[in-house]
Amino acid sequence: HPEHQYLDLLSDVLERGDERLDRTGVGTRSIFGAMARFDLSDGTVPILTTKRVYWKTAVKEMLWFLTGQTNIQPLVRENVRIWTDWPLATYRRETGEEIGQAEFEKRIAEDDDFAARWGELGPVYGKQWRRWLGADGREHDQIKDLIDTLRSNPSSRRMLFHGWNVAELGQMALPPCHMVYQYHVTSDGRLNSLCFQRSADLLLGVGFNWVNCCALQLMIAQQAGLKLGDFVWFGGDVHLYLNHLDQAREQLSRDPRPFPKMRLTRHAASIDDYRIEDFEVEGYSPHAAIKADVAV
Ligand code: UFP
Repeated sequence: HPEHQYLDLLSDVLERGDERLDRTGVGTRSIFGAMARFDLSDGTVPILTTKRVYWKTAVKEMLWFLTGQTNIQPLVRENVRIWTDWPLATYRRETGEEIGQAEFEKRIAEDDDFAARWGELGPVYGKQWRRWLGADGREHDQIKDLIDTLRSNPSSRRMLFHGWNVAELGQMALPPCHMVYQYHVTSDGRLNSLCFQRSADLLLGVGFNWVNCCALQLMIAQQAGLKLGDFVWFGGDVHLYLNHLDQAREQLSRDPRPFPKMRLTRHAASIDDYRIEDFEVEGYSPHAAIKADVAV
């Protein structure tokens, strides 16, 4: 079962990971350098089954990246709370107000001025993907350029987009984790994709990031008129936070079930035209969710 790639990685980090302190102060066990490969050609996608992965949240996040926006307001309005921690910490620090997360999110969702002031993440993924600012003042739409090249010159070895804009890293709430994506077309018209993730929270991040990547691959394949091939993932610092070790052991005690299939229910006019309702997942019956705290 292809999910063993994940479980083997989990057990490897648990058993052999180098234990050290990290930026968050929580501490991790980590290994450096990992790879996984999944064949998407029959529509199956690596949505982990040994615990429930909230795949709709991951797809919504990807759709938000694609809009080019960097404010959390549209996410919060979609009940996606994964990016709230950073603006919330800034708000508490700068105002001294001990506001709860739910109250903060309510104000972000309902008050446009408040969201404009406190909901910004800086030039994170969406900005770099859709509006990378060149030295000459021209903005580059890396996603549009990628799709154009897939259509016009699919044998190119230069089909990639990048989030690691060195000059703007300091203004980002979090520098990109899944930072470079490369695409490749086989002679029989299959789209392969590759994602390099410099830093990977194995328990909470990776399963979610795989859904991000596969949803994007489905959309890009449809836009370029290609069939699906492989999804390849590379991890740099792959780690387990020390407060996730019991959850990792719990997950390792479970047997994987068949991967579900994900498909698009309609042909969208452009890469900007997808909505969450266009994604359908069939045959997903995972083991129960596993709760764990995110290190901020
Ligand atoms: N992280 C992920 N996937 C993501 C994301 C963050 O695994 O999509 F945005 C984790 C990796 C790491 C932390 O544990 O968040 C980022 O911290 P740092 O920038 O110090 O690597």
